[in-house]
Amino acid sequence: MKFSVCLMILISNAAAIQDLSGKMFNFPEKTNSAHVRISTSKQSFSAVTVCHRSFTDLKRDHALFSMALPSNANEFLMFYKSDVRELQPHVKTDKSVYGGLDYKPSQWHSICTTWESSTGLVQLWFNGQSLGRKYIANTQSPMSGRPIIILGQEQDSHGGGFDINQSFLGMMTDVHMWDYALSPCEIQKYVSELSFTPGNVLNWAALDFQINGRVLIENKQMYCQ
Ligand SMILES: *[C@@H]1O[C@H](CO)[C@@H](O)[C@H](O)[C@H]1NC(C)=O
Ligand SMILES: [Ca+2]
Repeated sequence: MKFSVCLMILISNAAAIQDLSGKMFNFPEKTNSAHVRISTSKQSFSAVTVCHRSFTDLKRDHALFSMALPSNANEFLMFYKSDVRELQPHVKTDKSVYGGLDYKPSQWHSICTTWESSTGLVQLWFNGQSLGRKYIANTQSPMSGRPIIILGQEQDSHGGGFDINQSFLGMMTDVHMWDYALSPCEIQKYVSELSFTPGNVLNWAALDFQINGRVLIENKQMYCQ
């Protein structure tokens, strides 16, 4: 039974809108191919918030969220750079860096990133902690073009160019994206897993996605009561 369910997920590959509440993606294998591609019809953003929860024991570089446009593979990217131990939000052609974080392996981390073209400021929220609002050069204009959003791999081209040494291994859940900067209050509600306004670009409870390769949909692991 369990085997046939897994097999179905592996060979189905068909895109479908699913409610993933209570579920997570498990990326169990180091490859340069396994990934989840998430679709949105939106093609223009003057602001963005992306939130996700992830769990990994990787100590090397890895991508947590990769959104490419035809014009730029790193248009909106959350990347962990291991040599400097920084979470690095990339926006358009530049990035900001957040170091000194308690990004412990084998623990769940809630990460939210906001960016607004009106100011060119990016802000990271790490496990609910509000971090500095930082300027990223050349980001004071909207993003436009057909986005390709990928979990599990880092895009060096629009929908491809994956590097096995930047792949994500572990678990990922509650991925949401909004086309505005979420208020601190809404971010706190997301982090605390309270009722919050779901993403209007990507909504984990109605996610349009396609699995490629060995990525499993599993129940979130809860404590036994
Ligand atoms: C990935 O990293 C390993 C170990 O550091 C290295 O041997 C290999 O060449 C790298 N692969 C690519 C595609 O960069
Ligand atoms: Ca890369």
